[in-house]
Amino acid sequence: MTYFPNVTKIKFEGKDTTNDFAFRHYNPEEVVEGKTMREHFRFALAYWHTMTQDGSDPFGAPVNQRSWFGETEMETAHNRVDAFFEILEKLDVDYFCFHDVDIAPAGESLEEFFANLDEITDHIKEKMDETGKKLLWNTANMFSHPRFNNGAASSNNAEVFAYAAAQVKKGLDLSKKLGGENYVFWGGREGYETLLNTDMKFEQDNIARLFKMAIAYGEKIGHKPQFLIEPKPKEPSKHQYDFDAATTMSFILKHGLEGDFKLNLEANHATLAGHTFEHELNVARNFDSLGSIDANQGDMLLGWDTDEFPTNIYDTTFTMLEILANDGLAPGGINFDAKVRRSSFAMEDLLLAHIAGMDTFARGLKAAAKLREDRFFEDLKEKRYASYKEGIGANIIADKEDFESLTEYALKNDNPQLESSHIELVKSKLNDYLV
Ligand code: XUL
Ligand code: CO
Repeated sequence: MTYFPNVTKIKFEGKDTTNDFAFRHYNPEEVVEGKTMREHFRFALAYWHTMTQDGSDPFGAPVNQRSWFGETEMETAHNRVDAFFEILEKLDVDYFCFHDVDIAPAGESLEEFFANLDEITDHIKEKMDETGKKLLWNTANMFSHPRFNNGAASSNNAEVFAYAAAQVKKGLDLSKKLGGENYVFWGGREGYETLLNTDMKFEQDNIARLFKMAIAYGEKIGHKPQFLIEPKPKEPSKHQYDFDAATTMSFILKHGLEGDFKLNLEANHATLAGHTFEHELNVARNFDSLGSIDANQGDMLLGWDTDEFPTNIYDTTFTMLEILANDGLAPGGINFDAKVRRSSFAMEDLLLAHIAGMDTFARGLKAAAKLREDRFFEDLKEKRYASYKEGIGANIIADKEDFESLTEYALKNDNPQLESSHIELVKSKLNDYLV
């Protein structure tokens, strides 16, 4: 059985190819800075956007007709596994990610849900053994069901906390079964609407409690994936606790979670927070906490999370500069938390969209590597901070100065001369690397 009979395995054919089902820039075996592209990116497919997203929006019915729809929910779930692995194979992508609810129907009870998860992950495991594909991360969806209306670990209702704990425990059991390399927490409804009825400190302490239980359970079962928190500033909560990288790092440090937790950063979440993606990556890197990324892009004219496939070469270049400076992402990777547009409802669009994203990342990697080879930014920054290389500047960063000595210096040198940044020239020269 094949779900994409008209598409064979997608190969690198170079930018002059006329074949739409070919990579024009992504060549998995091409070596850049001593590593293959495959190793640099560690690309992963998102089960939710690829398999379960139906193209509906608040104004319109589902548009994505998929040939894996079956007679029952479980039949559909099994068909999805086969179709998903066919997509992984055809795109030559090594990793995948899922929420528990993406892969198996919730059933009538938690017990039934867990049984469904066991059955479907048996099927997934068979496919993994057959194809060598790997689980980058899994997570628990603790935001869609009405029980999570007031959050999961941050809920005011202790029974919801218990339910969430059971879901995460199951998630870790499945992670162990499938050899998951990371485990993600995106706090969909971990936030609040109004302080009129909310004890923010209490709720955040409870989130940390759940995280500590996850660490303890991982130790107990002898399987500790890299734990990752995925920040997002809004949607669905008004005030999300994990607003951005800096806010999330302060939470991690406050609760002593830094040994076990890093960040999973998403491009469109960064822009919703009013940051560039590279800002978020840089903040994480400065804390030695850049774990993994969800690759997508937003629409700057829209104020919500559109999760579009990344096609902007500037963005992927800046992203790859951060990833290269981080010496890679492993055990993390690049997950396409991206969905085809409502107008791209054909099955083949799932492949074409991923090809576009992978090619755009390949171009970003090449541009970033060339910029690094030419020391484009290094030279610029070296010059910009040159005053700290010698004299008074060198003394300041060697911690040899104090207020008295600096006052003495400033009294004798009270007319600092600044240099122009020539930033327009810099941007113009940068264009040469990208276009
Ligand atoms: C939501 C989002 C999630 C997380 C996993 O905006 O990005 O899909 O990546 O729960
Ligand atoms: Co995401």
